[in-house]
Amino acid sequence: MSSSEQTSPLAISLPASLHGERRGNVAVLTLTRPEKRNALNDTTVLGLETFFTSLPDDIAAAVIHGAGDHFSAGLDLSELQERDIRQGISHSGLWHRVFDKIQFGKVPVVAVLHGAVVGGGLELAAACHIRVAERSTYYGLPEGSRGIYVGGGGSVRIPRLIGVARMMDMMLTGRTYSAEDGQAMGLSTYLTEPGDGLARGLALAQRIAGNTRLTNFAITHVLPRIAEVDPTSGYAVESLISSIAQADSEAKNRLNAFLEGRANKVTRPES
Ligand code: 1HE
Repeated sequence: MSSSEQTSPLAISLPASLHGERRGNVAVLTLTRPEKRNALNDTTVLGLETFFTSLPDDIAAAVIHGAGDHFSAGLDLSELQERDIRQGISHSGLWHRVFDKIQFGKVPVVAVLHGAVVGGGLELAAACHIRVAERSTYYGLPEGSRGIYVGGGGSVRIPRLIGVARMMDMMLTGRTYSAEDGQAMGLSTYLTEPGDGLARGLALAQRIAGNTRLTNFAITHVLPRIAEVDPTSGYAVESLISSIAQADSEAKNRLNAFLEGRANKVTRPES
């Protein structure tokens, strides 16, 4: 994204713990509860749902990051005290519903991480499509030591990133991982110096926003489903979605642009 891209308001009504704005066709959501380390209370979780389901149609990608020294301290523990089993199931279901709207929502989402990314904060990050971690990031699942258990889809999403064994270790022993360890094991796929994460996240989101809508849909909605089914079903769905994508007129324009020497070539990775 060009650094001159102006920020402008997004007409989405959000709680005080969230702030949304737009930079061109990228939406930027900030967790704005640093005094509670961006702990996620019900109001904030419902605000996340409002944000990701109300994005205007011209928004093509989103970035989420946290104000203050930490991305998120996870579930707001002060709200947990009085819940019975039925209320607990309902609350966990709320998180599942909302985080699914991020993972299988309107646009690809880049999470920019720094400081503590723990418990429900890690579950939120795992629901996003790309994770950029500043070197200050550290990951933990303190649920084990608090006598509780992840409830925001962590058991489903986190083992798909790092494996059941590592998640078990984090929960059983309270082990935390550094940004560098997280990068090596797949919690993030970009590592930046402190303070550089948002610019990198915005640049990635802008790049993603330049893809066709259909391709981004295939990558974020279809690919994870194919990865869960048996190979023969996967091949069938892949044949269908690849045929649908290539039949799109914008795909044909882009293929012609390459064949006529007007499109970017694939470049070597930056060192
Ligand atoms: C909170 C929370 C919270 C901070 N809920 N209020 N998550 C955890 O178990 C992590 C708990 N938090 C921490 O370990 C630390 O706060 C941090 C390492 C993230 C940051 O430490 P620090 O020294 O910068 O801040 P602090 O002094 O601990 O906290 C500042 C304030 O935020 C303080 O409130 P204050 O009124 O005394 O100022 C803290 O009480 C408050 N605070 N974290 C509520 N999490 C869907 S299931 C998901 C299950 C989970 O996510 S369990 C993991 C919960």
